Amino acid sequence: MDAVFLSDLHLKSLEERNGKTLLRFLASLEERPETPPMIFLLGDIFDLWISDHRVFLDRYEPLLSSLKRLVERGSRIVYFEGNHDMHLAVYWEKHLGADVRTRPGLFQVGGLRIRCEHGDEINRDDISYLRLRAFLRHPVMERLAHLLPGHFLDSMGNRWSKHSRKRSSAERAERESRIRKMLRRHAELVWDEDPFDAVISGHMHVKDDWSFGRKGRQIRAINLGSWFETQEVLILRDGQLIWQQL
Ligand SMILES: [Mn+2]
Repeated sequence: MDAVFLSDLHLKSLEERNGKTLLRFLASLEERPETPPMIFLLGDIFDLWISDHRVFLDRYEPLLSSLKRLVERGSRIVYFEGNHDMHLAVYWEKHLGADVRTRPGLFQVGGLRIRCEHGDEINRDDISYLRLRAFLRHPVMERLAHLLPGHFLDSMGNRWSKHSRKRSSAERAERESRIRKMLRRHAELVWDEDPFDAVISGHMHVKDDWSFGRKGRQIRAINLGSWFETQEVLILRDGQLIWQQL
């Protein structure tokens, strides 16, 4: 196995179902005799993680230890910040040697050229969100996030996350088809800027796996969906991207 891709678990703790499943999956990687795969975290792994506060380090300690053991055995972590996990370099780079990104990136891995991104910049018409994003990621906010007490950020984050995700099924279907169109248009657009074999994103919570042709090649455009629906990871093995249900 050359790489695994995960996003949008929105973990609140390791005691909940998704937390347990993730720990079990990482333990299964630890048990394999071969060098563990590259781990691409495509954002919103946590429902909230900001900077390097003790409250997050304590809550996710078993997860961090497992990742650390994988890194010690040769795994590499690439972490694309989401809109729920931000200002990560101060812990994730320092202690886990992760490559922390805030913008899309292209990687040569397992014989494929893959574009990865969280996906919160795909909707270019969402000006108010893009403004909020720029504000939250400003270096002054990064400094502030580091200085503010962890428990304060944690309780604030919990309030943000409480906004309802309930929608009628007709609204949901309409929204999903709009998002699929947007994801696919985005894939074609960015392929023209800098070609790849696959583009992988998260954020939208709409699983999509679409292929399109360019210069005689099949290009994959994948959105990972979310663990609110299914506990699934994407795996790169023998040059193939495959879904694995956990
Ligand atoms: Mn997101």
